[in-house]
Amino acid sequence: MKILSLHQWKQQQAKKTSSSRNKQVDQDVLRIIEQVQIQGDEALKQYTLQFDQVNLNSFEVTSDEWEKAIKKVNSTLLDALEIAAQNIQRYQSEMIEFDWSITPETGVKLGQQVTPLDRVGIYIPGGKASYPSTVLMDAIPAKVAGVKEIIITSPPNKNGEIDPVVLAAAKIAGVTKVYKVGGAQAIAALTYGTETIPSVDKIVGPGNIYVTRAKKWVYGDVAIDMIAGPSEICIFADSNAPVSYVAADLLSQAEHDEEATSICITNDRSYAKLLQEEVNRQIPLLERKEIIDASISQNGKIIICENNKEAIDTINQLAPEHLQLMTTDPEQISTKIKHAGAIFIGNYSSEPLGDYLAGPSHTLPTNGTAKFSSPLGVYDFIKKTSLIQYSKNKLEEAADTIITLAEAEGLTAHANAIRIRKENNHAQSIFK
Ligand code: HSO
Ligand code: ZN
Repeated sequence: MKILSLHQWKQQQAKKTSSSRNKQVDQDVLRIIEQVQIQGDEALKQYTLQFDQVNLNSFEVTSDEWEKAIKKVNSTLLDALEIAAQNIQRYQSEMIEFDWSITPETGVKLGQQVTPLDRVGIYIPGGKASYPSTVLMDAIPAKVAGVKEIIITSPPNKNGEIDPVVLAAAKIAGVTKVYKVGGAQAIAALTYGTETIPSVDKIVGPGNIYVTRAKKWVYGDVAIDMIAGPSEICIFADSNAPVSYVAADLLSQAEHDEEATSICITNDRSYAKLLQEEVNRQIPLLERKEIIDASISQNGKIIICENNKEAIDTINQLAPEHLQLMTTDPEQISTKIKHAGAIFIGNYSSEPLGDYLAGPSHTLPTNGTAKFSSPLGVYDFIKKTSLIQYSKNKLEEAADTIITLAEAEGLTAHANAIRIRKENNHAQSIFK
């Protein structure tokens, strides 16, 4: 883990270029999307054989299969999922929005009607990154929003099965159906529909680069939550922050992925040295040391800032997915943070608390997108419709203003629709 001055870090940032890898991936992804559109289930079958090495004749997890899988999960784990689910449900319930209307003047009523999406799809990765916690974090907000059909797609293992814990979490979260399809083909199926998989209104959930690029390409034909990148953690620590905690928290995110980013910002050079040593001490003790080591040596950094202001500016520029504040008066500092997916305040608010239990969704904006987007929440699964209601008198009062504006745009049919009412003339006033 390198120690850098703020100046050195800024120089490094400036040199970053975007990767050309996406081009090759995009070619493959576009072909897969096209084939799924043309061939439907047959294409899914072929891609599942090619990428997941399993020959499936049907993709849906049957209720019998689902029940049997849940019975395999031990009761302590089921209880833990239930506790997490309750916390997520309680937190998300605070975000429910209701219809509203105002009467700014007698005869005028304006408002907004809130409607949940009809059907949503959640992509759950398989293999080394199969996270039942993500099922809860993504499906419960949809459920709380009132979405009737919540569908999961996830790649099957070589035996054609989905992780039983994922299925247990799906049941607890109120998921309607689970399909054994992964990759870009799953995103195409959720967007355009196939014989077995219905098309959805929105696709959410993390995935590998194929899934992420596919989401980017189908966006517009379907809504998506975000373009999610590898996990990121940034910890702002002063010399009072227990160095073993800071190291452990940085390494917790590094275990997700070789591409994950762990950054500590501190104002104390000797603390930075201590932390560097502690990180090196802890890595070999961890089970996923290879991934962690790769991630920390590529993307692990300790940045020295001279004072709080410099540190806060740097954090706002980074807009990290997760920010931990382990300084004196972390609450005060949190009020100065404008851009972060989630802020964890104080030494006892370690990031895995948010990953699993506290309640806010762990699906968060990455890669600096916290500058313009929010954590996944109930608001991702609702949409709004405007309501406008004028009385006869009020429309007559407003008529001339509307007609002036419409005629200025050369849209005389618009003007006519108003004039015909103003003059209370059922004959077509335009012909007068
Ligand atoms: N930290 C991850 C989510 C997760 N962690 C799932 C554990 N399981 C999101 O950045
Ligand atoms: Zn995590």
